[in-house]
Amino acid sequence: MCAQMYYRGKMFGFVHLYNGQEAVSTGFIKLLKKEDYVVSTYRDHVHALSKGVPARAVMSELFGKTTGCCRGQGGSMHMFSKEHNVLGGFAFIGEGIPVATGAAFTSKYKRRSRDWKKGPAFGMPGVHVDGMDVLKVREVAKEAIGRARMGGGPTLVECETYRFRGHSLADPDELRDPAEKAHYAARDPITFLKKYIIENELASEAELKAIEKKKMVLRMLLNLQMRVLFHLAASYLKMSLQIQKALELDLMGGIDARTPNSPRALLMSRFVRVGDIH
Ligand SMILES: Cc1ncc(C[n+]2csc(CCOP(=O)(O)OP(=O)(O)O)c2C)c(N)n1
Repeated sequence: MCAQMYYRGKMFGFVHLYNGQEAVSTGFIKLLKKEDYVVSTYRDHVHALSKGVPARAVMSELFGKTTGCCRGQGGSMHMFSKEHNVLGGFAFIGEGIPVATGAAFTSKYKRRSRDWKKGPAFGMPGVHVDGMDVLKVREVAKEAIGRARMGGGPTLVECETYRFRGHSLADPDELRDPAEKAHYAARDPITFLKKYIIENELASEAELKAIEKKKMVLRMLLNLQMRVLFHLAASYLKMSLQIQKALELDLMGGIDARTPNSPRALLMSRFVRVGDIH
């Protein structure tokens, strides 16, 4: 959907998709509390969603609308929400690290003064986890978040994932080996979770199919609505240009509206058509 809108020119700047990496955002951020901070890079729209920023505010931001979480001025790489403690997506690599450090200090200073007694954390544990497996990511996240809450300091977690699309939508993704892509596509984190859910009888295949069906219908509806909107916008634009042209000619010529096909007559008929649409 994002790719479709981007290629139609409805989203501006750069957009970096998250396909293939869903388990990381879900596994980690969903475990955080509302008051916890999230600092992200340029794939931040998914992190914002996981942190609870409403999908409408995120999508509006992607579309550059004033109803977006940054009033449409940030766009894809710069999601921010004070309410949800999303401190931003940062496009420059490493740019978010001092912000995250500042946020961590703020948390400690404001809320957890007693944790200082436990002494500063020396060194940083490092963990590697399969980033295509949301449950494993969640386990590691639980431990790392728990340690941080107890004053044990940060943990460096490497979630090994494979993004299914190019670096951004401006990247045609022609350089990666198709066999490598196929190998990882078979490990899709969403498909994996679906299999886990069915095997462990958390939901039946029929229940999951019903959700898929609902999703498909919603996607079709949205697509249809977008088409209607674009069509309407295009015909209004065409009409307004015709009106403008008619006005310009009429102002110059001063021809009577009753003269058939005169600019003023044309203008009047257009107004009637606009009224018809309403
Ligand atoms: C300081 C800085 N240098 C260079 C860039 C240009 N740049 C944008 S993305 C990128 C590669 C990032 O690598 P990685 O995070 O592995 O890419 P991904 O898998 O997310 O596509 C570079 C060098 C940048 N954004 N910031």
